[in-house]
Amino acid sequence: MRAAVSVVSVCWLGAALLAAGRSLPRLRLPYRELLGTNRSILFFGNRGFLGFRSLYLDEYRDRLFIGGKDVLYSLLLDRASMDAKEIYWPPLPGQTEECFQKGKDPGTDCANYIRVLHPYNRTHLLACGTGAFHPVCAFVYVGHRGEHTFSLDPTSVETGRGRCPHEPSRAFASTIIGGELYAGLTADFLGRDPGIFRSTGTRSALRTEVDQRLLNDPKFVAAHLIPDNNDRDNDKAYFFFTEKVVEADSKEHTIVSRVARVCVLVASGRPWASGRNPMVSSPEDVFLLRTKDGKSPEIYALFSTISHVFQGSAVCVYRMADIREVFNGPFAHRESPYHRWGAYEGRVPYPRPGVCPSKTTNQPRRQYGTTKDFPDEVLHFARAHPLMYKLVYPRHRRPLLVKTDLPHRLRQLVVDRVEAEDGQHDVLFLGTDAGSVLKVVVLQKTSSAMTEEVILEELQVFKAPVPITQMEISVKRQTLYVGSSLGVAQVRLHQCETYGTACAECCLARDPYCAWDGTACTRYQPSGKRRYRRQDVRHSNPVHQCLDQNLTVDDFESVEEKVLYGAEDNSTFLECVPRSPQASVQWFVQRPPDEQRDEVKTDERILQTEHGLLFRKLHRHDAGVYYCKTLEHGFTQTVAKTALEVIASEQLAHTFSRERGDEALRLPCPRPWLAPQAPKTWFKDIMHLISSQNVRRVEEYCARLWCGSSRPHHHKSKLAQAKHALAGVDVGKKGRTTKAHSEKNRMPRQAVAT
Ligand SMILES: *[C@@H]1O[C@H](CO)[C@@H](O)[C@H](O)[C@H]1NC(C)=O
Ligand SMILES: *[C@@H]1O[C@H](CO)[C@@H](O)[C@H](O)[C@H]1NC(C)=O
Ligand SMILES: *[C@@H]1O[C@H](CO)[C@@H](O)[C@H](O)[C@H]1NC(C)=O
Ligand SMILES: CC(=O)N[C@H]1CO[C@H](CO)[C@@H](O)[C@@H]1O
Repeated sequence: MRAAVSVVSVCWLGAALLAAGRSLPRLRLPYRELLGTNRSILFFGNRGFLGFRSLYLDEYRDRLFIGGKDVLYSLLLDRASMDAKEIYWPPLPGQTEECFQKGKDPGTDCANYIRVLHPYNRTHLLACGTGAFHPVCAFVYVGHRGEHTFSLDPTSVETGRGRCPHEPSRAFASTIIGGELYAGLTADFLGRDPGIFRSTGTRSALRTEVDQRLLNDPKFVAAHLIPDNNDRDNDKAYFFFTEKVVEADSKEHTIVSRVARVCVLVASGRPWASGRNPMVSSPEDVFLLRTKDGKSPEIYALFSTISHVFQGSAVCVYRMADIREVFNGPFAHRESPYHRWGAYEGRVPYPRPGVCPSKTTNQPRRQYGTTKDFPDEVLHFARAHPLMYKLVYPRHRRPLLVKTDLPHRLRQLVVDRVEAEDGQHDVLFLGTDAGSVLKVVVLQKTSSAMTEEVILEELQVFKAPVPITQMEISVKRQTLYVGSSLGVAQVRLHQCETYGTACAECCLARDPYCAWDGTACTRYQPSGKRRYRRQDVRHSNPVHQCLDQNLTVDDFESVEEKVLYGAEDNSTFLECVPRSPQASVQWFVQRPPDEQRDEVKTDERILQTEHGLLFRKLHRHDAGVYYCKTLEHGFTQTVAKTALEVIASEQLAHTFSRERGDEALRLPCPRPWLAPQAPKTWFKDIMHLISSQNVRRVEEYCARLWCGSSRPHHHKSKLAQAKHALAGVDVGKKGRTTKAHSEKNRMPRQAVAT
C-alpha cells in the first residue's frame, strides 16, 4: 500500500469571500416542544451521566448501540420509548488508580470511555474503550436479527492499543473492513505517536512508519472504505484529517486538511503522502453521501475557522473523481526542506507508489504480495514523496454553504438527498456546539452554479448547550440520531404539521419533505399517485401554489387573547414574534366603543420593533385590542391578539402612596412569605382599581404574581414586582392552550372575592 494525500483547503478561502446568507431559521423549535410533540425522544442511560462517546446504528438488526462512560447500551429502534439493555464495563482492576497516579483527572479521564463500536461479524460487535488510559477491546455478543441479547465476551478482552485512543476526547477515526480495524489515532499515553493502524482479524497488525514528515500532529476526522472499481484488490480506505505544516519560508505552522488512502487487501507499513496548502480552517466532520455503486460517493466536509477573531463555518462538497485524479497526478517534490514544493517531473518507478498490489500490477515474473515486496527503489521513492502536488478543489470551486453570522459553531454534518416536486434537494442537518441541530436546504439556482440556502428549522435537541458530537441518519426510518456527552436523541427528520394548518404556511415552509395534500401539510411522497400535492421548495410562492386556498384569512377572532395591563404615562410592550422571522409584521387596533380595526400608527411614542410594539408613554386612549398580523409572500395571518388595559395614573398614585400595615389580608398561597402577618397588602386596592367586569383578569394577574413565584420575597420587592408587572408584563391569557397553566397558578376563587 501507499497513499497519497491531497488538500481540501480551498473551501474556506473561497467561503470567506462570499457574502453569507440570512441565518434566521424559518422555525425555531424549543426543547420542550420537540419532546411534547414526540419529534424527539431522549436517552440518558441508567447511571446518571452517560458520557456518550460512540454510536452504531444497526439497520439490519433494528438496534442502536451506544458507548458511554464505563457502559454500553443496546436499544430497540421499534419501540417508542428507548428500551435498553446495558453492559457495565469499568476499567480493569488497578487501572483507575494507575491512571490517577500518572496525573490524570480521576473524575474525567480515569474511566473506560467506549469510543469504538463496529459490527464485526453476524453475531458480534467489536468494542474498544479508553480503559483509564489503558485502551481495551472486546467482542460483544449481540445475537442474530430478531433477538435482543447483549453481553460482553470476557475471554475476548485484550489490549486496545493502536485501535482506540487513550484519551476520552481526542479526535480519531476508525472503520472496519473485512473483519479488520483501520484506525487513525495517536497510540501512546502522551499522545505523540500518530499513525494509521491495521489490527484485528487474522493477519498481523500493521502501522504506518513513524515519521513526522508523514503525519505531523494529525487530527483524524473520518475513515471510510471507498472502492475504486470492481477489483476488490484495489479497495482503499480513505482517511480525512488535518495536520500541522511548517512552511519553508516561515517559522509558523499552519493547519492543512488532507486525504490519505491505504490499500485494504494488501496493506503494509509504508509511508504515504500529504498535501501542503495553508488554510485557516479545519474540517470538523466529513459525511459520505453514498451512490448506488458505492464507488463515487459525494464527500461533504464541514469546516470551521480556527481564528479567534472571525467565526464561521462552511460546507464543501468534493467528488471522488477529483480526489482520485489528484492521487494519479504528479507527486510533490522539493530538493530540501528549504526549497519550495514543485511537481515531480522525473521518472516514477514501477509499480507506481499509491497503486495497490493486485492482478493488474503483478507482472508474470514479479508477484507483489504486499507493498513490502516492492523493489527498494519504489519504497525509497515513496518515502521521499509522501505528498501529491495538485490540490483537490470542491465542486464548482466554491463552498456549498457559508455561515459567518451564526451564534454557534457547527460541529457535525449529515446529508439527505430528498426527492421533491421540483427535483432533488440536499437537506443538511448541522449539529451545533449548543445542543441544537439546524436543518438546512440547499437550493441549486437554475442556470448557474450558485446556491441559496434556507434554514428550515432550528431544533433544540438538548436542553443544555452541549456540543453535538455525533450524528447518524436513517433514511429508512426518516430519523436522525444525535449524540452529545449527556445523551442520545432520536429525532424525526420532519413533522410537517408543525408548519401550520394552511396551504400557504406549508408552502412557505419550503421543506422538501412536506407538501399540502388538500387538507393538511403532510409528508411528500414522490411516488404517490395523488395529483393534489402543493409544494414549491425553490420559490415558495404560495400565490401560485395555493390560489384556490384562502391566502388572506379573516382570522382575527380565532387567535387566543392575552391581557396586558399598562400604567398610564409609563412604557409598555406588546410582544409579537412571528414563527417565521422572514415574515413582515403589521399591527391593528380595535378601540372601544367602535368595532372598527385600524392599522396602528407608529410615531416616536409608539414604535414597532423586531419583537413587538413598544409604547414609550402609554395614553389612556391606547386601551384596546391589538392584533399582530404577519405577511409573507402574500400570505397573511393573525398571530397575536392582546387586550391592552390602561390603569389611570390617579388610581395608581392612590394605591402606592399608602402603606397599610394594619390591614393584613389573608392570602390563599401557602408561601412562607405570605404568612398572615407578613403582607402589607395592596391587593384590595388593585381590586378597586379595575372595573368589576375585569375581576377575573385581575384575579389571574394577582394569582400569577403572588403564587407564581417560589422564592420568598418581602413586601418591598413584591411591591416592586407588582409595579413592574403593571408597567407592562403579560399578565394573563385566556384561551385553549394556556388553560392548564393558568389553572395551576390560580388561587381559590373565594379568596379573591372581596
Ligand atoms: C407521544 O407518544 C406517546 C407515547 O407513545 C403518546 O402517548 C402521546 O400521545 C404522543 N403525543 C403526541 C403529541 O403525539
Ligand atoms: C464472530 O466473532 C466472534 C469473535 O471472534 C466469534 O466468537 C464468533 O463465533 C463469530 N461469529 C460468527 C457467526 O462467525
Ligand atoms: C376561505 O375562507 C372562508 C371564510 O373565511 C371560508 O368560508 C372558506 O371555507 C375558506 N376556504 C378554504 C378553502 O379554506
Ligand atoms: C406602576 C409604575 O411602574 N409606575 C411608574 C410610572 O412611571 C413613573 C415615572 O417614570 C414612576 O414614578 C412610576 O412608579
